[in-house]
Amino acid sequence: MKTCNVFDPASLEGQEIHPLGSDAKVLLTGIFGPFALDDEYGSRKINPAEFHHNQITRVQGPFSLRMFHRNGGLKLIQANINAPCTLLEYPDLDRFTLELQNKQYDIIGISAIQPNLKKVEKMCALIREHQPNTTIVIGGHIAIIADLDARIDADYVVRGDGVRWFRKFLGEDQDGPINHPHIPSGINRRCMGINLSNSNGDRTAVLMPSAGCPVGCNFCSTSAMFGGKGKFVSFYKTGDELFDIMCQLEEQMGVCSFFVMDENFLFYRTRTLRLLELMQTHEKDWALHIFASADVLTSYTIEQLVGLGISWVWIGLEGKSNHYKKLKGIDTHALVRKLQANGIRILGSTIIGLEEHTPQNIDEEIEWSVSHATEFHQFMLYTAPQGTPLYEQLKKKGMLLDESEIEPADVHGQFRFNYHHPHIDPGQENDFLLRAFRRDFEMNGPSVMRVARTVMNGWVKYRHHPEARIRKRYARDIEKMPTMYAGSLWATRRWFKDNSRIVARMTNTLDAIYHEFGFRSRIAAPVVGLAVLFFLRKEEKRLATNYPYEPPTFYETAVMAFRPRDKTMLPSKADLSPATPAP
Ligand code: B12
Ligand code: SF4
Repeated sequence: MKTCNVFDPASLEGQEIHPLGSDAKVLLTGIFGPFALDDEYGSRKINPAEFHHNQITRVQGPFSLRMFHRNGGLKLIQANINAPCTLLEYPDLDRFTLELQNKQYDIIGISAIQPNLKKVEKMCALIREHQPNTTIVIGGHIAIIADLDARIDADYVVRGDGVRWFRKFLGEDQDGPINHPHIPSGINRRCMGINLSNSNGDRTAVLMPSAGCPVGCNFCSTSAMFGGKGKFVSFYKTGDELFDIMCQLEEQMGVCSFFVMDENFLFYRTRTLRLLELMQTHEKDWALHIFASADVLTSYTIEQLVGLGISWVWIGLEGKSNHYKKLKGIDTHALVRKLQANGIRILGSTIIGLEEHTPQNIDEEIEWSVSHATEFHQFMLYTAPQGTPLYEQLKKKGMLLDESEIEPADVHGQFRFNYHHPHIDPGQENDFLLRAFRRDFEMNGPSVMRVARTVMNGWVKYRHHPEARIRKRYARDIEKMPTMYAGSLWATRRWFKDNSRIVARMTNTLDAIYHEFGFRSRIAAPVVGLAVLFFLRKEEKRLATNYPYEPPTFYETAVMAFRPRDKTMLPSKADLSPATPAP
């Protein structure tokens, strides 16, 4: 088996080419389900294939946001190779086997992450059994496991960008423009027992401008995967290129909002500011949901963020006693308040189990995080995925657990540390983690309801903004406020009638809605609210039966993607240089 580090030019150069080139028949597949149960292949009941429910709203019962996501990496590869390519996503074992029995492939690519090791092992064995002449390629975050070649029977392991690798392997142009796949964000969305609509107003497209993150925090596998500190892959280097793709997604998918799958979108300052310019010139009322580190975020003015349509930010708060440079000198409480006052919703992320955490100070640490009152809050154990600087450091110190002590399937950040913590005994970490989730829920209420307050702030502040596109965006945000939101807040208040803090919060937001929308919202609140209560109770019963939410299977032979248009959108001279990182 050969391993290729795509971010290392010499390694990629040494990669051989498949004899059939672009005539090779390719199958790209994700790992098999079902996911929401404990099984011998590493599925875990506490680790279903839903990242909001998994690591953000997991204790919020019927208020938890349930949804699935497509595999962006595989979709991107499929959209950017000329070889005939089939995509199979979220199959079960029978469906995967059936595919191998019925259709012959020259290359089968499997995308996986580290906890999926046993599933990949099984899939490789099945491929060898049914299609012994097929070339097996493994990519995604699992590829960084050091001795992967000794554990599974595959031909190639690919670390880093799969588009570049596949183009090389198929003898295609590695530097050709990147087509962007058609990916709706959030599949089978559901909350409070209600299936959330995918009407035009709230449809969101996934946008993938870059991968990796040059900041290189010690625990970060996304950064490590694409070369680590200082390295990243840019699929669209200029604001013009990105704008063109966004226009196409808007036109073809009927969306006006984008889930930007880029670990530190604002980092690429030249690109971002050019995008802002284009959005202003072309009066785009887009909403952007982004990931950003605190230092980069604070290097923009609030006017720039609002102008860019930033309406959600996923930001690493990490912890009160963190030492990360990206947070140095930043008052995160003030930052969160400021963003919320401008209608920007926050998904804060906290690490449980930093080196400094002890059973004595953990509650204080949790309190610090919870007091940010972000709309959503992710809590993750301080985990050391293979390939990260943290993993190497713990390995040197002999602190890592071996596989007789923890299975790879359990190293997902929501159960146990994969090393000996200096102050926290084994088993305690799960208790601390759950304590954090519960405290956040108890103090701040259901995440989906917290959103209403911030949306109202934004509307009140910007409804008279001189730019029509900005007024329009904030107006879109409050469309459902007098009816659906008023009713849901009303129902939530009833649901938590014994928690005076949540009752006060719901009342506060409801009063703001009544004040703003008057009679209509006062009538709608109890009417819609009673229906919502009915669905909440029904969902609670359903969850009590351990109802498993599983993603649907996707099987796609035709590619839906958008080709960059060079003629209609000529980038300006300044933007022809590579993306410039923020200082
Ligand atoms: C969307 C997402 C999900 C979605 C969908 C995942 C999917 N099927 O793609 C869902 C919700 C299912 C999910 C779940 C989880 N996820 Co997730 N997820 C992500 C996220 C945010 C984005 C992935 C993405 O689209 N990236 C953009 C594309 C362009 O990059 P990419 O996927 O890496 O693909 C590129 C390369 O990796 C490569 N490539 C990918 N596949 C293949 C295949 C082949 C054959 C080749 C050659 C190349 C190749 O080429 C692609 C193009 O350059 C990443 C973080 C991130 N920013 O990447 C975490 C991430 C992948 N998830 C992670 C984790 C830990 C989880 C969970 C365990 C979380 C949890 N605790 O609940 C669960 C697992 C659930 C389960 N039961 O398996 C970790 C993986 C860590 C690791 N070292 O393995 C990541 C890196 C987040 C993090 N930093 O911790 N996740
Ligand atoms: S800033 Fe965020 S994405 Fe970037 S390396 Fe650090 S944790 Fe990873």
